[in-house]
Amino acid sequence: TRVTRVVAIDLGASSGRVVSVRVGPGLLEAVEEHRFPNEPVIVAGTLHWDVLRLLRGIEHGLRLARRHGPVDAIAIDSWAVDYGLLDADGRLLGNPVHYRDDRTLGVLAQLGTELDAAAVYRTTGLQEQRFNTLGQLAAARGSAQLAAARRLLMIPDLLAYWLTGVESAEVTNASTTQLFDATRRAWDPALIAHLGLPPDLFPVAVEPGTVIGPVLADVAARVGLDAGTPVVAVGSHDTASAVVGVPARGSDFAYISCGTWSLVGLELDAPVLTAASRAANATNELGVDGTVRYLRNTMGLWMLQECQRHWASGGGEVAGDGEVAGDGEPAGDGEPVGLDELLRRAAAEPIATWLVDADDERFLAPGDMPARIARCAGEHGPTPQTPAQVVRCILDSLALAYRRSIALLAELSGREVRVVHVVGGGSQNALLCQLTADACELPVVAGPTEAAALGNALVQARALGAVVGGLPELRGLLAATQPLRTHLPGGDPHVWADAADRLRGALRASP
Ligand code: LFR
Repeated sequence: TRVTRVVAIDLGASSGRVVSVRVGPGLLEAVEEHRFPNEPVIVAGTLHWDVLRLLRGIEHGLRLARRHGPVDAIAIDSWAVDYGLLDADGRLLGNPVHYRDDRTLGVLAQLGTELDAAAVYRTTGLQEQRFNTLGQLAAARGSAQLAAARRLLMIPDLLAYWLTGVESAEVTNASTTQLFDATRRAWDPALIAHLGLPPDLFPVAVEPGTVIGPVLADVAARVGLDAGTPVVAVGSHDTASAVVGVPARGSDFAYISCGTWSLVGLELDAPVLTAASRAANATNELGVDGTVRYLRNTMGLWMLQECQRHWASGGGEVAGDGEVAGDGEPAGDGEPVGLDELLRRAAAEPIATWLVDADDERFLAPGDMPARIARCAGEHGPTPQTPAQVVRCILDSLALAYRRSIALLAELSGREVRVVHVVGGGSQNALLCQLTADACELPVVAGPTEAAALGNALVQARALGAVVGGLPELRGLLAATQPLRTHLPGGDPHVWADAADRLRGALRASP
């Protein structure tokens, strides 16, 4: 083994990161080369990803990374479920649509009349969500664009295609489409046929660690990379790479990949495809090295990010009138309070007083989030009045949702959980981590923040032979090199049990 330097490109819903990572025996050192915003664009009433802009950010980051040292390999991970369509000439047919777009409203009811949802779960293991690729493709049925499509590539596969000219489908991201067989780790021809799509729309699936191909000569020349630099398939679903980046020992851990979304889950050897699992909205996404990410999607820091966006644009009050999606441009007036100060004030507010169900669909779309939170909390309890109370409401509600999800997943899988790892941006939120430890009555290990980029880099480095071993060895390297913080559970656990009961009762009573 030798020291290698790879570039991990990690694209989240609000920003993209290009990170160079040196990996070798006892060595794992990341440097952020470039960070760029990921801003969706509404065109003709549809919310799109600005995917060419992302490619530009990636190329700029690669150029900077190369300027700072040799680049042995490159890999891309991103959010899941979204895709681009290529025509017969290999050109992109329109900008990819954002999973938060409302074209899929009503699609689950429609699919419910066509498909046996229980059978779909037994095959795909996937939680029913309107924005799964299956739902998006169902909503796009009959469109000229879909009729002209020859290939469907998931976002990281699309970007890797632009870097290499090679069309591929990486397993972890493919597993989020709800068109993929979770047991066979391959596309499900029956579901694809149901949508009226040709089976070869989907490239043959490859496991993480596979070299997709060398970077194209013109790309290499443009960004200064050496000819032949390999682009590697890693856990191209960001959550899959983040789970590789969990510094756990043993198997008795739960993880919370905490960013825009909170993915709360366990790592298993095989999917749980039971009716009870389906009823609990538990999902079986595929992981690196043949693993299954058995998890629940929780709304996550999105709620907080959208509140901050609202307050920064001058919406100081909690109760706004409309739900009109803002355009993301701060209005400039009003003195928005920084996140640190907001969290400090939220910490001083009383515990578990204002609560919402963090799994509520109504938080999915962009818009006036403080008003929505106030309304939902008010449906069954007190209404938060100030920004600090809204933030406290979000954090307590998230901690409660984590508690609920971990307990459910442990029960459904028979796996014992003794520690919770919080990775991603949310691991820096000490208040949230402490509330999580208290609510779950388990120690929380926080960090690394850039778990997805590190997990991405580790799988590349292993493909190059710079590290050897399975996930335990990769995680051992993380635990030995990355700064981590432990939050021990404290406070009165009854408070959380009561809050959970209150919320459960309210949810049961609601129509
Ligand atoms: C997180 C994530 C989640 C997925 C959501 C939508 O970034 O990838 O895992 O459910 O985004 O793709």
